Amino acid sequence: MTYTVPNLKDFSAAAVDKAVAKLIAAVESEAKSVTSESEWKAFRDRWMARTNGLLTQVNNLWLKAAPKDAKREVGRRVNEVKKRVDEIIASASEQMQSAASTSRLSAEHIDITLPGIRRPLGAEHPVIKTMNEIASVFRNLGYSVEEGPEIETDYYNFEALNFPPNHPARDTQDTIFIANQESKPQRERLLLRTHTSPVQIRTMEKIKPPLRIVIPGKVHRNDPPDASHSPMFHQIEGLAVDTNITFGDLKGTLDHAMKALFGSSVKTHFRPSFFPFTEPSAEMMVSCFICGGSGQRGSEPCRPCKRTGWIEILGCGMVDPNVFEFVKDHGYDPRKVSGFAFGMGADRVALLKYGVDDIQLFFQGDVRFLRQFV
Ligand code: 2NL
Repeated sequence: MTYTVPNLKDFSAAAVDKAVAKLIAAVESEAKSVTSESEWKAFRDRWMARTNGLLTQVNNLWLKAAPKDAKREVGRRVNEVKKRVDEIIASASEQMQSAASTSRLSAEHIDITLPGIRRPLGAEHPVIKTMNEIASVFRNLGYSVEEGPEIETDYYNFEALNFPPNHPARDTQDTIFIANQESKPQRERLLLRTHTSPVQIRTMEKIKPPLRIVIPGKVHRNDPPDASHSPMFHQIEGLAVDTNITFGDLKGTLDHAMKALFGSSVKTHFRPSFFPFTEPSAEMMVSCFICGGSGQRGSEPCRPCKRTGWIEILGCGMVDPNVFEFVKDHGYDPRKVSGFAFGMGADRVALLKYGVDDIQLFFQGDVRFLRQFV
């Protein structure tokens, strides 16, 4: 039952005591049922509101109504009542706030003993892994790793590598050109690099000889995709420049690298070739690390080496003096320095190494395929 302030008729100490006790009991019981901020505000206003709040009623019905001779004592009791009601309302607010925060805490409670969400760990892609392995063989020989832009100018991709403008050698690399470059001079026109060689030129502009670097990276050619071609693939190239670098240095370095990569029993073999940026040029073969060079696997012909016992693994040669002409002002005088260079397709090496028969598998992102290399 809701409490209402009674009219006092009897102003004796005993009657006032009784009325006060009833009132305090009512405030205390109402305070107990306050559980939220809005309930607390309603509770406070019910008692404290200046116009017709219950304490105002106490003032009117008890104090103002008291006969003269009782006023002093009733006034004292009414002040006590006000003080007590004030305290009860204040402590109800504290109690309500701590109850609210307890219930918020229990709603937000996290069971830290539950098992966590285990996210799958990523792993190196087989092509990246292969490039890193090749790079680390050369790092152990004192080479450093350099990188450069995948969007290149005609100058760095072709001209400085001894492909003169309009020379037919450019047609051997089906180039993907960036659109709307016609208003620029030819050497500034942009394209997707067809090899990592432009980074060699950029590095020679930056670092004086002696120089020993390897360049891993993505390259692009406008080739239709099939089991052995992809319009995006990976190369790793190397360059060594110093005074008196010879073809013997090239052979010794690459023979060592192949033994480090494919096993100490592989043999290497060089056959003459042509690249616009090297003279002389060669293709290097490694004895087949699948069949051991026999061309046979039991009674079956060895597929990777097509029964020849040899696998073509990279192109190489002595840097053409015409290439050094483009970086002569950076300390590469073709009369003073010489160098060798080589390049290999990292995807092709990965295909051979892992016995994969389709390069497309490397780029389709099928996790069931990629997981096999972790
Ligand atoms: C291949 C052949 C090669 C080079 C790359 C090179 C770079 C400079 C000067 C001379 Cl700056 N040469 N790079 C040389 C010979 C071959 O790559 O078949 N790559 C997949």
